[in-house]
Amino acid sequence: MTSDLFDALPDAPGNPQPLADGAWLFPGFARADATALLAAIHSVIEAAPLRHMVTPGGHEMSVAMTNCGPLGWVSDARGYRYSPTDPQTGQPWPAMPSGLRKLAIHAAERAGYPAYEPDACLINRYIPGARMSLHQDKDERDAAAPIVSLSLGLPATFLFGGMKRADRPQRYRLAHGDVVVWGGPSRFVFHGVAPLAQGHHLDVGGHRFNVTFRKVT
Ligand code: MD3
Ligand code: FE
Repeated sequence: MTSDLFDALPDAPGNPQPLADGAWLFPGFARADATALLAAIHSVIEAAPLRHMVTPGGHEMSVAMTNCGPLGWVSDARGYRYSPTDPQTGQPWPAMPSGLRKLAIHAAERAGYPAYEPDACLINRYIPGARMSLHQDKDERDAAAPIVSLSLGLPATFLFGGMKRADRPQRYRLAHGDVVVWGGPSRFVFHGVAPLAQGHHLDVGGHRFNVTFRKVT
């Protein structure tokens, strides 16, 4: 397919859109690299399989998760935290594949964060019906660093609220190849994902991956 054809699409790569104070959506930013990025995701899953973690409240999450890089996000009855090892094996998480890491650094740079060095990478897999309820991400010690998110596969309705859980969220569609950089004030806003709709994506099949990059320490 020619780049002219992509450029004619309304969400042609290369036009960042402001979502909120400090949050930038790069539509289709990763679309051209999707095949390699999916291979990298699958290599991580092979070494550290996806699993449904349990919340401190005792609920099994509908989203399946794994991690790569120096630190991984984990949840169990004791709470949420970042761990250098996979609790299922006691082994370090697999290394962050360079293609994933470079994508995050590149997007952060384009959003005005020139020295981004993520030390945690959380891989979320949604099947139809899976959702993520409104929450804040505040377990990362480096509040100045943004979170970068990459979406691949089926589209999702992202819920973007306010500083209070009760603030009515705005809804955004996150589609295959979309990258968002969440910095500044947007970093601590309540957010979540509506239940994933049934569908089939030509490259990814019947699910959605979301990969988040964080600077924890
Ligand atoms: C806005 N993941 O893993 S990605 C998460 O689609 C998470 O799987 C969602 O929320 C997903 O914690 C949303 C976009 C995202 C990630 C982190 C944020 C948006 C954010 C942190 C602060 C503000
Ligand atoms: Fe989050």
